[in-house]
Amino acid sequence: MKSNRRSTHPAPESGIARLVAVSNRLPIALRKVGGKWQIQPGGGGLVTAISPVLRHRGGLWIGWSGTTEEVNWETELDGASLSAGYTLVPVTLTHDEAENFYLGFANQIIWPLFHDLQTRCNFEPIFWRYYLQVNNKYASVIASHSQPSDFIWVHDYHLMTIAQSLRALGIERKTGFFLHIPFPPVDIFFRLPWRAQILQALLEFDILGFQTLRDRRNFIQCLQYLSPSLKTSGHGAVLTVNIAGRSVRIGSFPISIDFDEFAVHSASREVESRVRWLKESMLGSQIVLGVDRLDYTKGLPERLNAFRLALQNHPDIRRRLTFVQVVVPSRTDVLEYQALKAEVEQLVGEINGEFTTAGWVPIHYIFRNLQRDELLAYYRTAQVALVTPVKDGMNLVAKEYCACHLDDDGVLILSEFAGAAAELQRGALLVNPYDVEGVAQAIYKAFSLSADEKRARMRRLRDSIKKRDIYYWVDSYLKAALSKKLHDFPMVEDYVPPILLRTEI
Ligand code: ADQ
Repeated sequence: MKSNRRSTHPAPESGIARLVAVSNRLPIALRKVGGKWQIQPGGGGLVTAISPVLRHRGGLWIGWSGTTEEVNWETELDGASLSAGYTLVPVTLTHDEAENFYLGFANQIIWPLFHDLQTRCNFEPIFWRYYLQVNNKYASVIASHSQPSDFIWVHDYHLMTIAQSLRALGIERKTGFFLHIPFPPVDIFFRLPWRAQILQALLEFDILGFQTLRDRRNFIQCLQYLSPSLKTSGHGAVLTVNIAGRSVRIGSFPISIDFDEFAVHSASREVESRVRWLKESMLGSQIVLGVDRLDYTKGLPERLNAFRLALQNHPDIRRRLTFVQVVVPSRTDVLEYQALKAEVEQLVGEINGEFTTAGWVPIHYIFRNLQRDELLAYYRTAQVALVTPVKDGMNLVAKEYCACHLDDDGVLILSEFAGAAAELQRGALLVNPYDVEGVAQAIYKAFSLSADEKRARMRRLRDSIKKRDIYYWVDSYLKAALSKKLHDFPMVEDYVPPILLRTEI
């Protein structure tokens, strides 16, 4: 199997920087149908955030395709690169690497630990050895596909030791890292057997980005715990630490969405007609919406219990509202996720069994990837969004919901443990997702707010998301990393606005 291939977007003259995004997965999902590979767009928050940026400016995206099977990359991926507007460069993983690096270190150690769920961690030593091995592998692919003027932008917790691997290979590049998930407080992070190695490896990047000030503070406290004399300088969103003769910038950059694209698309004829159809089929009942990947960090059982309590405590809302919970399949081959799915389905069954009456089913449960038009129609139609993760780096669903509420209607109920709460607290109804009674009350309150208050809250939410959209995010990161903005990177010649490319790749 070949993993190295030529770029379809050749490197521009040297001296001009390109963006080289690196993440665990490429923004595609491969599926074998009838012996042939099919390429579909990938999902999740990282893809939603980074795709519009690269589509705008070209460049490379390096990552794993998600399969350990043989794929003929030359024929399968070239088409995908062309329609994406940037080049996809696959990293290939063996079965053992996928098991120990991805399912092991990333999913059984870092994901639960960084979401404060340390009792779910499996600190298996072999996972760490594979983590280092796979990070080295990514570094080799970066080395053979990038040039010294490129900016290597590494995303997320799977790839925290890449800058160290590049240095070990003697490759000098400007490197940046962005952590999409939270960074835990010191007493949780220090349970990690490889805590010192991870902190040291992260300091090999030129810039480290976190979602919120809280995450950045946690990280700096961990550094100071290991090296008490370490000092930071600067103020505001980006600080500097000087360590071993190098200076590393450490910033908080709350990630966002392509606000205008969501707003324009949600006003399209296709979405409008779905909205009309949805409203008719709800027979006057209002929609409370949840949209989440299947994950134990998203607080799904707690949310369902809160909805049940709202129906028990406030019989007047029965029939007047319907809870639509969309769950996007994720990590479905992992036992823990299968158990969560079973738990969610049992709760949905119990609640529907208890409250359904002729012509009204309280919970509509959707377990699949929705088409984008369909997702946006749900966002637009829902009077209330319930976004109640027990912990989340940011949560883009909260922002997408608001971007689609063109008429400034709709109420956002948001967990105080989502990174988004820092920016959206003035417009959202904030809740503690573990406080089932508090969430039930917030659901009831959302329905009793006056139209004026709803509008004022939604306007505040939309204004703040529009002002700090995904382009603002990338510009602030690049400015801190390189004193550059997105527009300083070469433009793709035949740039097509993202809305036209939406369903491709
Ligand atoms: P995720 O945990 O994947 O992201 P989130 O930020 O909510 O969480 O993003 C989910 C994305 O999937 C959204 O863009 C949404 O539109 C999309 N999606 C959801 N349901 C869908 C459906 N049914 N069909 C199609 N698409 C769907 C991680 C972190 C987050 C952080 C992001 C970005 O865990 O905290 O916000 O990265 O940094």
